[in-house]
Amino acid sequence: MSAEGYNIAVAGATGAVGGAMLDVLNRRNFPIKQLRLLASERSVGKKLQFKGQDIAVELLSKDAFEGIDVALFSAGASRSLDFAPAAAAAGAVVVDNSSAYRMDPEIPLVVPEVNPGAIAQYTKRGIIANPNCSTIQMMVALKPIYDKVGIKRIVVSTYQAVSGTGANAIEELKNQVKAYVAGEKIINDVYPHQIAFNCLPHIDSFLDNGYTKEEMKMVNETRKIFNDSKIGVTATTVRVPVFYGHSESVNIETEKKISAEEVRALLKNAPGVKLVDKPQLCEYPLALDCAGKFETLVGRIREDESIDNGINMWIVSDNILKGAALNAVQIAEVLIKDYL
Ligand code: 25A
Ligand code: L14
Repeated sequence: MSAEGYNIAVAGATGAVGGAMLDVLNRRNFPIKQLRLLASERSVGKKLQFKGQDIAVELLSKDAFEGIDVALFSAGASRSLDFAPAAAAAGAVVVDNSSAYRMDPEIPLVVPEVNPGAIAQYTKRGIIANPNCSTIQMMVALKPIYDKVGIKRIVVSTYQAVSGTGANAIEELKNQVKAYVAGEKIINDVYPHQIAFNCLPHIDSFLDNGYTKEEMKMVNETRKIFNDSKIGVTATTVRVPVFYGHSESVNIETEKKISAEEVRALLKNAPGVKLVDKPQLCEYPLALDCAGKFETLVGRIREDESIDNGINMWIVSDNILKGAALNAVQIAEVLIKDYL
């Protein structure tokens, strides 16, 4: 670890996730020597604040990475495919938040609480992939149970916030609510249907098997992160009119029996988890409570009475923080501590 800090670039700095990356770097006091902010033509020259200083946004280009130690990417998959290899060739280690490289066998897919050891594989291509938001929060909550009693199968339904889609989707939900209250016409550009006061069983595009890409990310990324090609996962991912925080109903079938009480005891001390499970007091994880927090909230822990070894739970986390920006910065923290 270097005493004077690291040169960090943020590609997609003006977006919903990029902005959160700056906030997390600041909140966790990441040792920064120089910070370079990159985005599209549209934002060049725009100034963003970091620790009281104004920093001008520069163009994301292949030559923007000279002297950079770690490049945090969050400008969409096509930008990552175009620019991450150039950043790595310039000597930066890329932590990529898009779906571009996640299933590449040469690129590690990392949740620091779950498989930090995989980071060592970054040397192959100079890129580390940050998993999908819905997958990350589920992994954080399930890891202690997986290690203790084994998990055979996961059935998950998600209730995902609009911020996952980006800054323009946050605007769309706000505008639709305003239009509804004012009795005006509701316009949808980002989503194929009105999202205000609605639920859309459609996140990312549809595949030939009838599932969405988002659903299949949860299946394939879970297997890669747990390094378990046999674990069964089936997902239904739904967009709900919430700004920040994905909620998930998760049902697991374990290899060995575990009681709800034992799950609560395990999760009470699990890294990155906050147990919120006093339903008699109306205390359970809520999207509104997770916004801005680093922890993944877990509650409504119950035994599934329809099978021998089953548990139900409700898992909620800030999709922009643990689901994206925080997880990426945590990966960078392990990198500088153990490898750079
Ligand atoms: O894979 P795709 O389809 O390309 O997906 C891209 C989308 O993924 C989001 C991101 O949302 C983007 O919309 N995204 C990224 N990581 C994600 C994650 N982990 C994620 N979503 C969920 N989970 P965003 O709007 O929050 O961030 C966009 C950032 O990317 C920069 N960018 C876009 N194109 C670029 C580029 N940078 C370099 N080269 C390019 N060609 C983008 O910078 C932003 O930082 P920007 O300068 O283009 O946008 C500044 C602001 O402009 C607004 N805006 C967005 N779209 C439009 C727009 N304004 C006018 N017209 C538009 N069409 C936004 O408010 C943005 O903040
Ligand atoms: O794969 O629209 O990181 O909520 C996660 C959230 C893609 C889009 C990813 C959304 C994304 C998505």
